[in-house]
Order: sequence, then structure tokens, then C-alpha cells
Amino acid sequence: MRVADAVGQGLAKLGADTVFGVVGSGNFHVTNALIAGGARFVAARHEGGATVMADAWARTTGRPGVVSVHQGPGLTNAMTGIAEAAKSRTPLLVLAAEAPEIRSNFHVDVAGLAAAVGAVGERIYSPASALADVRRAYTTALGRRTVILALPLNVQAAPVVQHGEAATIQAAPRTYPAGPAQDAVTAIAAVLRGSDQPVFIAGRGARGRAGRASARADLERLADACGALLATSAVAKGLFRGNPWNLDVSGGFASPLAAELITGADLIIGWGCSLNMWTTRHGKLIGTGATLIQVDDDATALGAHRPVHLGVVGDVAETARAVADALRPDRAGEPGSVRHKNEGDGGSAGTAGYRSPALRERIAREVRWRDVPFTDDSDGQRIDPRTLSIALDDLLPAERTVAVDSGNFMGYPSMYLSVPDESGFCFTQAFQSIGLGLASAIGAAVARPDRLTVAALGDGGALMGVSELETVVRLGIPMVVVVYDDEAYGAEVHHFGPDGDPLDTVRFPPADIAAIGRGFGFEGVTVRSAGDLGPVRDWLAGPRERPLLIDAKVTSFRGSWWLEEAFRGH
Ligand SMILES: Cc1ncc(C[n+]2csc(CCOP(=O)(O)OP(=O)(O)O)c2C)c(N)n1
Ligand SMILES: [Mg+2]
Repeated sequence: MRVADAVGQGLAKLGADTVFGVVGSGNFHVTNALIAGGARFVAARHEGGATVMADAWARTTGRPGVVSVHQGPGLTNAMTGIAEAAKSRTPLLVLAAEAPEIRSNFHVDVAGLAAAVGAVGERIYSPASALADVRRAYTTALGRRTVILALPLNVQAAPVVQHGEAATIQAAPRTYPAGPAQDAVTAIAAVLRGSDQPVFIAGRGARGRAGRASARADLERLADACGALLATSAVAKGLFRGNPWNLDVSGGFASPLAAELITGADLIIGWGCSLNMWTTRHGKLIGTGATLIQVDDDATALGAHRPVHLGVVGDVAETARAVADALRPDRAGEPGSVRHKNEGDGGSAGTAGYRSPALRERIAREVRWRDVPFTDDSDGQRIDPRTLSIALDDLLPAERTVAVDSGNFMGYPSMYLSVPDESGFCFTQAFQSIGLGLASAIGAAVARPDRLTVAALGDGGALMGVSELETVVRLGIPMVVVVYDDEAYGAEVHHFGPDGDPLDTVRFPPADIAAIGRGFGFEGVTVRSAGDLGPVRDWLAGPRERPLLIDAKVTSFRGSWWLEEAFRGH
């Protein structure tokens, strides 16, 4: 047996059951061996797309994604997706064929490319070590790292050296960090007891992952015990869906009420959340005098973006459980069980906190963006993106996955389209690349075929990633692609326009993107006003035989505030 076959079969045994990629000569055998081992192979049209699909699949399932690429250009084409995955700590294994001969036209420095974008460079070194190398790479990926595994062509072609490894290769162990230190739990409990207006912000680390649920239930129980309000970073949007104290996303996408309540917090606890410039609006959402606590299973994340008063290394769910136990009323008087400031004699442990019946009502009435009044800019020729998004929110089934590309438009779907839970929102934005949204939607759709997937794109991102429209059609995914089409790189137009700079480089003539979609096999609809949404309604009614592309010609009178936040980050 060739090493290539043993690697593919070994990976299938390790648990790789869905593989994305573009096949060339260098990854042909390893990909076929994966398929022979039982994996599903999803062919993309561009390696950038394949990598983002695998990344989105991993985010949606909580399991490591696998992508297979050809040597040289196959890998360089994948680099943007690899950078996104690495910055997002997506567990991802990139199988990259490698031309080991330095004079080969295909040769690239694989380890150098990996290091350049924060991925881990791995390789199969020899026929004797290959299976151990694969296992090590897969295990590293499981620890939420993006790994490029170089597969040198000469090693792939050699006969495998059996040490009995092929027979013994088995699922990699799943290790999770131990619980938090007891003194840290006591300290969090003490601070919570003294807080009147606590807010929890849950991030990526609170989402579910391989083999275990999200931290939602444990965070809710603790929040109930101390009266905290609940918010998330953008990547965890949907985590607290349905909770009456849910403020939705903290950061640029926060609604006015959410921003007001987060700013009013006297204590903010980031749970698996880096409290970065997005989530805090460059710190503006953190009130002066507010205490900051951060809980993360990765010690290097603590204080990485802003100083915190208390940083705790621990798994989010376990830490929340331990703190809730420490807050139990029957443990009052124990170390850390300081009585809550709001607590009357005999009151239960801090249940008032930030919560009052009046606030609950206000949250129900005002916290959603779609309930914030606005002046509709639609003019018959172009639809206001807010009006469009609200109409789609009403039309689309609740069981949906929303994947969002980057650009000026990106807040509209993120803020106005609700999602059923955190795995219903796919936000591949850590590298802020445009053009990833469609592939994200495909990966998420493969992971959750039970939900309607909605890809929300700008015209720039849609045309950059256009080749994967064919993948949607070929896979028979009943997806809705909605293009917020302002015929421009709106982000640049709005950023530079006010300075009077020439904008010819960032404006484009009208493109009939609905016709482009039809060319790929989509049903295509052009929407200029709410009255044009009839065909969308018809498509949703079924049978949804082809995917649907909505080219929404949107108004674009002003830049968005979340975009200005983004430009401040450069
Ligand atoms: C790969 C890549 N190239 C360029 C940029 C710079 N950029 C940021 S937003 C944007 C415009 C995107 O246009 P579109 O998708 O139409 O969205 P809009 O801003 O118009 O809403 C560009 C070019 C980027 N982020 N990523
Ligand atoms: Mg645009």
C-alpha cells in the first residue's frame, strides 16, 4: 500500500468523514483513499472556497474540518481561507501535497506559508513515520488549531512501512482543559455578589464543539443566580436566543438598547470571549469604573485585547457551573460568598442584579434592531437594505443558517436576520476578507442540510467568490443567496467619499447578477422594492428545486457605523 492510501485511510479512521477540496495529481490518491475509507468528498471550484467551506463546516458541526489541495498553487489559492481559519482558531486540517524538490516549479515553502498566517506547519516525514505524523497533525487540529499537513510527493508514492500502526490507528483522544482553580471561582463569586448590574458576554469559547453542547445552559443558570444580562460576540450570535434577558450581539452590531445596557454594566464577564475592539466598540461599550473579568481555556487569550481585573483559565461551562455552586444561598458565609449589595435580609443570592420587570419589558420591545424606528430610504428603483432585511426575516423560515460576507452591507443581515442558535450564524470575518461568504454558506449547508441556508453577500464579495455558485447547484443545495448590490465597493465609497477623493476605482457599472445566477442554474430574481419579493415567496413555498439568487439593488446613501469601527482598527 502507498503512503498516500494509508494516510487517507488513516484519516478516515481518525474521524474525517467530510472532506472539501480541489483535486490535482498531488492529492488525487490521498483524496480517493479518504473516500474509500468512507468519507464524503465535496469538490469546490477554487481552493479558497474549499478551505472556507471546511472552516464553516467545522464551525457549524464543532468538529475538525478537512480540506485537500494540490501542491503549489493549490495551497497558495487556499491561503486566505487558511488565514481566516487560523485567526478564528478553527480546528482545520489542510492536506497539502508538496513538491519537495526545491527546483520544482510547484515548490513552495509550506512551513513558511503556515507560519506566515498563524497556522501550524506539519508534514509526513517518511513512510515509517507517516501514520504517526497524520495522527499528530489531526490531534493538533482538534486542539482548535489550523494545521497544514505537507504531503511530499515522494513520501506519498513510497510503499507504507507497516509497524502495525495502520491497524492500530484509532480516534484521537479528545482532551479538554481541567476546571478552573477554586480560588478563581471564589473570586468571581465574590465580585458577582458585589455587582448590581452584571453583563455576561459569551464568545467563541462558549459555543459547542465536538461531542459537547454549548455553555448556554450553565451560563443561563449562573446569570439567573446573579441577575446578569446576556450578550454575545458576533461569532456566538444566537447563543441565548429566546432568553428574555438576551441583548444579542455586543459590539458594532449592538442595538441602541443593548449598547446602553452593556455600557451601564458595573461588571462585564467575557466567557470564552476576547473582548476585542469589535465586541467592545474599541472599549466604548465598557463603562468607566466597570470591572472586567475574562474566563478562557487559553491562558494567552486573557488580557490579550484589553486589561482585565481578573483573568481565569478554565473551561467556560465548567467555570460557570462552579461559580453558580459557589453562589448558592446555602453557601453564604463561605469564602467568596459576600452578600449582594441589592440583597435585602433573607433575600436570595443576588437574583435582582440588572433584572427588573420594567427592563424585561423594555428588552422585549426594543432590543431587536428591527424594532428600532428608521426612515425607509427605498425610492422604487432601489430598496433600503434595512427594509429588505426585515422583509426577508419575515419570509424566511426560522430554522435557518445565515452566513455573511464582508463589506459595508454586512451589518444588515447580521442585525436584522434572526438565527435559531449559535450554529445558525456563520461569520467568517476574522481576516476581514471579502469573497468568503458564499463558500461559508456552502460549508454550513453541508453541515446542516436540515436548515435553509442564507448567504448574504455584497456585490463585490459575490463576484469575487462567484465560481462556487456552480458548487451550490451541483450539490443541489436549496440555498438562498441574497446580494446587497450597490454596484460598488461600498465600504471604500463611504470611507473615502466624504474626503472628496476620486471613487472611480471602487464603483462599477450595473451587473445583472440575477442573470449570472441563472447562468449557473439558480433561479434569479432582481429586487428593487418590497413589491418585487413575490418570486421569493413563491420559491419558499416550494419545491425549491433550484437554489435562489436575489440580486437586491440597494440604496447606499450612507456608510454604516460598524464599518467606521472597522476602519478604526487598521
Ligand atoms: C480580499 C479582500 N480584498 C479587498 C478588501 C477590501 N474591501 C473591504 S470591503 C470591500 C468592498 C466590498 O464590496 P461589496 O462586497 O460590494 O460590499 P459593500 O461594501 O459594497 O457593501 C473591499 C474591496 C477586503 N476586505 N478583502
Ligand atoms: Mg457593494
